[in-house]
Amino acid sequence: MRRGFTSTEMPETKSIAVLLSGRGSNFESLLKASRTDALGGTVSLVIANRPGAGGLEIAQNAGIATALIDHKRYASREAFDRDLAAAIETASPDLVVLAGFMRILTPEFVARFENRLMNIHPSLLPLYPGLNTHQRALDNGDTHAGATVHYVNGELDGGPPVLQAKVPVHPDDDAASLAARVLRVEHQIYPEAVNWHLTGRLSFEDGVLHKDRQPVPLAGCLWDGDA
Ligand code: NHR
Ligand code: GAR
Repeated sequence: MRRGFTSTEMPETKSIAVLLSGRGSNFESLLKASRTDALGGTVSLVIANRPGAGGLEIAQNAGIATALIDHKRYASREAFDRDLAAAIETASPDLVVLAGFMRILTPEFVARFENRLMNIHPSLLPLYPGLNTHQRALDNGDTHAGATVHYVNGELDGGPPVLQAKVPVHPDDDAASLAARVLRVEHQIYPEAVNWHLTGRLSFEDGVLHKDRQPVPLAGCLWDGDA
């Protein structure tokens, strides 16, 4: 019990559950932010759908609860998502965060976590939903690329954007060099957007996303480096 508070007055620690499929560098950026209080909460659970996902080892080394729910062991997306949802509920998180999670979720799953499910997508949404975003931006000769944090709704990568960061495309970029530049800003904007959610700064009013009671622009707030 923290001093100075009765049990009913205790400021409650908010928590997030992270779903990932791979390396886990975005999860790691959230974990680092939680240690400096920049996240507004803690990571209480990490779930991977792929055995060997690097993010699982990062979580285990940090003493965070983990689960592996291998989608290949399920006959349907619905059955996989039911077990995934049940595992998440054991932690009662305030927010579920997709961090390089590579499985499309069923409408039932999305509805269950409505308004408390976020994703980071490596493009300037609404440009390039889906996969292979960096190569598509290069093929189109785009001068800028970036990343978008958005709430997940029924539409793939189509939920309301919260925060977006832009980076330049360099003439000699390939998909890997561009991905690396975008990833650096991902690590800055995801903790910020999660903080906004956990500290109650985001709200839906008549279905429109607001931050600090002001409507959020259609592409999300533009990250200016020290949001
Ligand atoms: N689920 C829903 N319902 N809505 C979204 O907006 C989602 C989602 C699940 C994941 C992340 C997304 C991204 O940021 C995300 C957003 C995977 C695919 C995909 O095609 C598409 C978008 C995203 C993630 N996955 C293949 C599938 O059949 C599998 C690909 C693989 O395993 O490598 O699920 O880009
Ligand atoms: C990140 O660039 C993330 O935006 C992207 O995968 C990478 C995961 O890296 N997500 C998607 O493409 C979702 N389909 P990480 O595992 O190191 O966080």
